Amino acid sequence: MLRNDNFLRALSKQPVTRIPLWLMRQAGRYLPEYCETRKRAGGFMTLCQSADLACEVTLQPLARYDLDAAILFSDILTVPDAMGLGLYFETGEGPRFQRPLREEQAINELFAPDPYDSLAYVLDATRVIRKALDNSVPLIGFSGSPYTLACYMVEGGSSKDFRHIKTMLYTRPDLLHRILTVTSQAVTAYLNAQIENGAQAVMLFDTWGGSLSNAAYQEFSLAYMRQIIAGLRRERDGEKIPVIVFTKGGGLWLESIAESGCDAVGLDWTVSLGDARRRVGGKVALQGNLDPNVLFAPPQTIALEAEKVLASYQTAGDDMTGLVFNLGHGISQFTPPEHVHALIEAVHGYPR
Ligand code: 1CP
Repeated sequence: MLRNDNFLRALSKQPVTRIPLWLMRQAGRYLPEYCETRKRAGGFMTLCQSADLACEVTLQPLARYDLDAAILFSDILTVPDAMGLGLYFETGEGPRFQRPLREEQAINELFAPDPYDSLAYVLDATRVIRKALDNSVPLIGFSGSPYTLACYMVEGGSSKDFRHIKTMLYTRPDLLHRILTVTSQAVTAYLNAQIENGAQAVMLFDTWGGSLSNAAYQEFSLAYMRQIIAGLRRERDGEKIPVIVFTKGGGLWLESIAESGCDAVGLDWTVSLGDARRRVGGKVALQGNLDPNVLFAPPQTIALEAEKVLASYQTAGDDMTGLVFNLGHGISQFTPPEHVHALIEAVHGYPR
């Protein structure tokens, strides 16, 4: 039995003993202990590929802070790497692929990898982390959404304008649909394998879905996430496995995201939580949505800003059920780690 199941209870809109909170990218470069372990590993991918080191960094934020969930330490780009695109990290430049996906022939040859083969290291890490957590808090598994993964696959790395993928979308939509179909199969198998190996909730990170037009979002991003959700195992050992969908910049599409079959919708800071709850709170739980840059302000301001987010949610319902507090996007690597305490105290102490 989990000692702290508030995160899972909130996702099922059941009563909680406190508002659960975790932070996107909670294990990462803002923590000096993470930087130390990463240095010892010799590189980011080596860190992901060692179950013991991945476990060590997963637990680091939990040792420092009173968080209500752990997230598997890995990256969304492990899937395209397993599809043969050759992921590497250039220092200071972010992720890159040796073989970006642009040619019709390469797209036709694309295949969904068996997660128990080329992604076995992620599943090993999942098992080791789950064991180390020892039922203290739940473990979140994750994947990138097909469209977000396709952005990196087609662009060959991070992009500001998404020129290549949008050229494909408007010129050869059939090719993009082929990439998204195969990637959806890969993600479904990958998330089911994470669940099989101990993930107690799963989250789809659709970081770049918000760069699409309304019609294109429905066709090229949401439709594939819906397909994945329909193919996921939703229960293990008698426990429900909730699914969270996070489309950054997806506030406009809240109603349709809430109808994707997910249990919860992740929100960025551009949305009012109260409005969001009024729009879809009867249907799904919500996760979010403090601007991560608030953490640069002094602790008192952090507490006030967190309370504004919580109060907004409260205006739209009788109680605080159905809310998982989080940032609206990943925590910045420049965040002073000691500032996070003020946030956690404000959320767990709410209402004052
Ligand atoms: O040098 C380093 O140490 C690498 C920094 C880093 C970290 C800490 C990368 C490279 N990935 C991660 C871990 C990570 N990434 C996690 C697990 C850790 C945790 O949450 O505690 C998760 C869930 C991700 C997810 C991820 N990776 C996303 C989706 C969420 C988001 O932030 O939008 C995306 C877009 C990526 C791609 C990626 N990997 C790494 C970087 C720096 C990036 C972003 C590149 C870009 O901006 O385009």
